[in-house]
Amino acid sequence: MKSTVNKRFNKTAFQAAVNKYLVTKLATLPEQADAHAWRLAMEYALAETTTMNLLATEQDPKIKNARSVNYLSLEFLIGRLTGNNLISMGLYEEVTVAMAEFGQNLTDLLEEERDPALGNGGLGRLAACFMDSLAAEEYPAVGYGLHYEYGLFKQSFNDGRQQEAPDVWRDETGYPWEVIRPELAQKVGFYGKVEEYTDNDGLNQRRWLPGLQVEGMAWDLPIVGYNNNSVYPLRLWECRALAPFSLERFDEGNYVAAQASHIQAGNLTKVLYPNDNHDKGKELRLMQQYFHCACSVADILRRHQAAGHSILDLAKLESIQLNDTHPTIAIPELLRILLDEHHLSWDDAWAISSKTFAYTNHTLLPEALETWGEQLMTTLLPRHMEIIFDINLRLMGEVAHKWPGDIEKLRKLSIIQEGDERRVRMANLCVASTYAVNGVAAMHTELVKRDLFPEFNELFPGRLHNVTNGVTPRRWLKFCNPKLSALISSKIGTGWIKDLGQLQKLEKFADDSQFQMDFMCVKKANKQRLTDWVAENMGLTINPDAIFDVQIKRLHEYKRQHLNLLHILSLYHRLINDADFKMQPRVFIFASKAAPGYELAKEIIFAINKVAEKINNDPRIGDTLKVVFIPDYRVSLAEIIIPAADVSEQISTAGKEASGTGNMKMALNGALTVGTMDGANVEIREEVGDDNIFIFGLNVDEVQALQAKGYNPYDYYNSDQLLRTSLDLLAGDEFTPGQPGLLNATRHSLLAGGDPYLVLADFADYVQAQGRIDKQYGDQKSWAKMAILNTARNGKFSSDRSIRDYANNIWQLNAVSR
Ligand code: BZD
Repeated sequence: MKSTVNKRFNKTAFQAAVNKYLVTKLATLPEQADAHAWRLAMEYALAETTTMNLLATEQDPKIKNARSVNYLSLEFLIGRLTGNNLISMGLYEEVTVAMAEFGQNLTDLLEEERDPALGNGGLGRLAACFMDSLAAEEYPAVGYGLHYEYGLFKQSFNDGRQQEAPDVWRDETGYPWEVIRPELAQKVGFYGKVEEYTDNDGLNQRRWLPGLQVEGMAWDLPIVGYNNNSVYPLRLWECRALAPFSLERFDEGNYVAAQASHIQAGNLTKVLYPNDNHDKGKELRLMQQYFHCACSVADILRRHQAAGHSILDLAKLESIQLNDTHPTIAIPELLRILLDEHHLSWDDAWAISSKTFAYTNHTLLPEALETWGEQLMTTLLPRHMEIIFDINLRLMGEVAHKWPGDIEKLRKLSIIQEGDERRVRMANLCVASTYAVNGVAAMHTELVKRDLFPEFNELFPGRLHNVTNGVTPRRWLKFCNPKLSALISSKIGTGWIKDLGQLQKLEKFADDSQFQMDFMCVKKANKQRLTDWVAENMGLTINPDAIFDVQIKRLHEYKRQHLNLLHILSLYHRLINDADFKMQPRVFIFASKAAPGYELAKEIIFAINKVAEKINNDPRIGDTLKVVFIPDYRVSLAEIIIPAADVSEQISTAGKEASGTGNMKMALNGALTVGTMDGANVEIREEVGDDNIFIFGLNVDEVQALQAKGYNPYDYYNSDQLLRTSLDLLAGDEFTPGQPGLLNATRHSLLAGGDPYLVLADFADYVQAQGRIDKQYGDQKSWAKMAILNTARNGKFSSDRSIRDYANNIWQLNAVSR
């Protein structure tokens, strides 16, 4: 192994640096400092190293001359950095000792850090795992995102209802890991007009004269490669108003619009939009998107040219990956620069841009597919709208050539959706303008090809790929589950941390009684840790010997938390009314945020909380059944819950969850999945084998067939007594004494509301699968074996593998070790 930061660690120098920051940055003294100050001082001291390595990596000629990937994402849900960075730097033990000598407990200090919650859910967290893996695998990369002042809202419950509060992730004194890069600042325009002019060669040219300009300030967060010397930047752009406000190029019409938006402009990166899998089409969101793209594309070109490369070689050296359609405007932005500033011909500009961009699709849900009104686009980005029309003209030419006279094909593939108001379809723009499009799990990619873009797949054969998602084994096993990590390493060494496939070597211990006991002992300790956390933070007592049944993810009808709730209601009903009914004690654990504007999702949270309140305090139930809804779901909470999970709920309607990544994290940590044939569950089943997973419900073809023939939830309601009884429990005042009907919204959505996600259709099979789980848990030996096999057989789902797939099949990248 080559030299790493670890070997250069000098405890005395490190402690001196901590002392220095305590005094100079935090204006306190060791005798007076609280945990907060100690933590910040420690982070500043550590960041000296990461910032130096960031610059060294950036300056390395090997990096400057290598092909690299630029990962553009509106979200990076990175979670706390300190613990993870210590692991990647190989300094965890050394710093534990160094801080202990100050009388400070490292674990407690780490608990002090707030999560930077710069993302909503799976998509943002995936981007964070990918950055970790890019650095671990040393594929030259820059992540580009936004420096939101407020991340995803903080959630609390008031009488069971979700309350939202702003999330302040940076301390008043700043965030120690990030570094501001004023020399990288960019200017970004909005509004204004397009002008035609004749250049010195007598050629007609077009140029955009923006009506408003703002500044993009760069902040770099270090992405530390595991056990190597590479540190890549996660570059986050903060929007600042340019003062004084330039009015030179305003015409009358734009003046008012630009004034109004000037007020907003300074606020462009104030807050992350809290919607996942839903497109709300707000002007400020489009401004955020363009701001992100303009800063990032300009920075990519700056780097490229500063390294001495010709603009004509851009596609040879840079790949730009679009994380969903949110950064799509980067495409017309690059074209605009190539056409209007470098004066390339359309063909030359297109040859570059169409070989530079690649696009990842994360959803098939129609309500999540982004479109922007032509009018808004024309007002805000007039030149980009022209370029989009130009792209579409050529696309329509190709479609007409392939399918002569087929108007329907033109209508379907057009980037411009006709209607009362014409709209730009961002997904179509992406597919038409990139060299590679990928889905995020095998089944999802098949559905992208079959249902979402079948014609594009014919028109551009070979453009659609699959790259199955993954999660970083550093955060999601080594860091969050130190006990299991130690047990694994004691058996198979530490190679798995960088090569997760090596977990397979655990298979031979699956039948070993001692190993089974050790494995379950670790699980128990992790359950005890969560039990203590719940007691301390929620004042609730749960039994660590019960089955910990976990559903943690955004609240969405398609994810069907209400199916889980119906099962809980059925158990409650049977425990009370059927003397013969016996079950293993179970704790149902939820953690989930609902988009603030998603009323039904918030009603489902309310219903779960109310049901929990009643069940948890019902003396007839005792310890047998508990329901815990942990507030403010976030990465650091997932790190406590996931290692403690026995059962992982992955119960989306088949065809709706593109991949899921929580499913991978829990299986890796030895939880057994109860799930539908959806997203990556399909591949998890392939890996662990049918005997080690609990699959239930309609498959995607059955879902589509049922919907085609006309789905009626009452067919199920009327014929299944357990279902009817469970659902009707929500109708009265059982859980809201004296206030009947308070939980009606959820019930209504499943009956008169038409049950769009087929909860009732899957209920009976779900209850059966849960029965099998209950029975299986009674046999601890065989449960232990299944749990071990889940850990042993989930090596495929490392984001290192995902990143290698991208590097080999999409980006054509080589690793550069330093
Ligand atoms: O992306 C999620 C999918 O729902 C998951 O199935 C998948 O595993 C992950 C990673 O590929 N999508 C999102 O999380 N989407 C969003 O968060 C989002 C955010 C803003 C706008 C639209 C969608």
